Amino acid sequence: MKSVFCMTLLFLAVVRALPAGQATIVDFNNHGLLTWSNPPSPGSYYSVEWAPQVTGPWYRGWQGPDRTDADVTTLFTVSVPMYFRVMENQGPPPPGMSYIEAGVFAMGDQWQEDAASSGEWVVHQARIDAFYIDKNELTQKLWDKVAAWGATNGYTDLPIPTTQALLANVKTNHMPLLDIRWYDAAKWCNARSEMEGLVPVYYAFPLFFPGNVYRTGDIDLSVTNVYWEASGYRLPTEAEWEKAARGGLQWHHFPWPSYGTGAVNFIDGSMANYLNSGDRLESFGNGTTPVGWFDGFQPNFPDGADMANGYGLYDMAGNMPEWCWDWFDAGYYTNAAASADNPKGPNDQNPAESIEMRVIRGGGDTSPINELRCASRSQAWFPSSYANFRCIRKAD
Ligand SMILES: [Ca+2]
Ligand SMILES: [Ca+2]
Repeated sequence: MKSVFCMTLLFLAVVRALPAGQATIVDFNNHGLLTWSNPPSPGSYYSVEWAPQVTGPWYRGWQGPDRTDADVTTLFTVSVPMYFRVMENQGPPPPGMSYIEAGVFAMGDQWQEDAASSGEWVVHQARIDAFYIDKNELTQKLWDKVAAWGATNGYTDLPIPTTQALLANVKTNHMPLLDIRWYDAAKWCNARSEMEGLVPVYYAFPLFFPGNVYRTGDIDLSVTNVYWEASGYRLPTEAEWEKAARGGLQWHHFPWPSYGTGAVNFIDGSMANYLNSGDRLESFGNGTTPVGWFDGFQPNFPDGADMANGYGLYDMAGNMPEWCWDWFDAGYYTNAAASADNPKGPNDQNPAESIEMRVIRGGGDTSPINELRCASRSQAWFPSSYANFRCIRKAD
């Protein structure tokens, strides 16, 4: 193993055209710990990525297809990463968000856990630009803060949900938002952007002028209503959401190590809140838990590490289902657009669908195990369905 690492270090590349010889690898041990001297940008963030071939695709995390297989003759084939590189990220992410690097990931479910009609079986490569994403589901506290700002700044119909009555000592700051419609989620993203001085993403008309910012009413936005290059907050696309949920793991069922036949064999009540998951609040019945809290043993609540995925994200499986941007189309993965850069879903509702559906991901506190899988696709009639969501922002 050690010789493999020594060889692959020859392929080290540091982006941003660093002066030759400036950064020096001192050690890269067989636990994956990289040590170097003369970092090119002290204080910046770096990630080690690996690829099975020098042309990529590049992955983060160490539990992808680098595994040991035994065939019927009991011969073992060991496949290991063959190439490594170090990528410099863009400074620290905004508060409360994680940085998701640009790159390709395998979208869909190779295990065929759900019915073929779900569309998940069409495993395809999706290439996504870098982005930031909220570590947690949206809390009611943050919703209320932005909605209150919006009420006096042109966002006149953002609802103020009923306060949840559960465990008064923890609910105030950390209970997830319940019951938000897709339209209100999109408008709220704009309000959060404007409140922070960022450029809004969603527009009532496909002309990105301040007077067209989507602030009120129910408007069936299509991809042309979205200023994708804006600096502000928006809903993740379905592809962005799935990449973030996987946390750098390839072909695992859940956001934690879970590679193998049968998702049910890998479900873990200490990692997610789902139906009868065993979290401590189930003594009150099945329900949501504070974000990132799952069973009450979060060591550094609300920002610990025990249930975070490889990107530092919480509750990508369970607790509250989460809206995505995309119109739902079960056949979308078969389109060439799904394997092009930054897939955004259908431009409008699928003509084959008789009603308006948007994508919901991740399952929730009352969901069966199947819906908690990273690849699981759900849909909801968005004019009157409710879910939570988390925001993303573009990153260069
Ligand atoms: Ca539960
Ligand atoms: Ca969730």
